[in-house]
Amino acid sequence: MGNKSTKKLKDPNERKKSEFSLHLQHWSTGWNFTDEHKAIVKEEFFRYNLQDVLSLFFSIIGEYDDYRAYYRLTYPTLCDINKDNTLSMNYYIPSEWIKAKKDIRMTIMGYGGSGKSNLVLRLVTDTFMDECDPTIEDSYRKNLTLCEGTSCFLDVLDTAGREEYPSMLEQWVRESDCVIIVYNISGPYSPEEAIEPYFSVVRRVKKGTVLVAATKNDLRHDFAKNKHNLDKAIDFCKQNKLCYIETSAKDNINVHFLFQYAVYNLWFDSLAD
Ligand SMILES: Nc1nc2c(ncn2[C@@H]2O[C@H](COP(=O)(O)OP(=O)(O)O)[C@@H](O)[C@H]2O)c(=O)[nH]1
Ligand SMILES: [Mg+2]
Repeated sequence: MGNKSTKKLKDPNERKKSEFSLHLQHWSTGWNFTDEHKAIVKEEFFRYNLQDVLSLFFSIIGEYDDYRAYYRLTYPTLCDINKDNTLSMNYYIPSEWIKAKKDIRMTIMGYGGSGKSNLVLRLVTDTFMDECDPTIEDSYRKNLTLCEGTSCFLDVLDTAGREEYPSMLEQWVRESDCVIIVYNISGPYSPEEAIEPYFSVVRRVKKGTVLVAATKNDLRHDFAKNKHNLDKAIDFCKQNKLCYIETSAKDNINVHFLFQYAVYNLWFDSLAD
């Protein structure tokens, strides 16, 4: 989605949730169509037929389901997103809302090994660790830039998996403004096993903001094998009107975007239905 800086914005306080629909975007970060590519394609046009040129074109840009493609399910008009994945200055959250919020409490939940700690590490210290000690409960504070000139404070709680400390889940949910459920797209669990149980705890405890973050997008080598689970994860999020954002803490894909968009969702959930 481009930067629609010329668009006239409505007063954010008058907006309603029903004005926004979830929108699935797929992206590929793996290729760039350069001037050299253009020159080759042009040359081929003189020598071969259209079909040959098209196959050449697709071999340059890569397959549609290139392993580095990733998905996100967002409310596209909630805020504008620039081509480089930063949030645009066309920005709907009223500054009074952010000031009133003070610290936004976000809890990261999901199975042990799904990549929760690395997601938080990437956000807070911009690092990645191959080996992390199993987490019980770690709290981090982060001043998050939402877009140029606007920031908010996050209190991020990194937690243990449900299989390790099931009794803690409800308390973590109760103490947070927003829950991010982490799902490792490289397996071994299905969305029914790894997303739904967390979501049902969250919904039982309160009507808070929830997002699904798919992790380890850099391991999406065998797209065909994963597609079944990814489709299910996206269907689940659509049904429950949850944003779904694929990330890689290792390659630093979409990590800041995830947390920025979580703040957007929190604000969005404060609007009338
Ligand atoms: N390839 C890849 N591995 C990751 C990524 N995030 C985490 N991991 C690995 O997955 C394992 C578990 O990560 P960790 O963050 O400790 O998961 P947690 O138990 O959910 O906190 C570690 O070996 C990490 O190095 C990622 O984005 N890409
Ligand atoms: Mg951990």
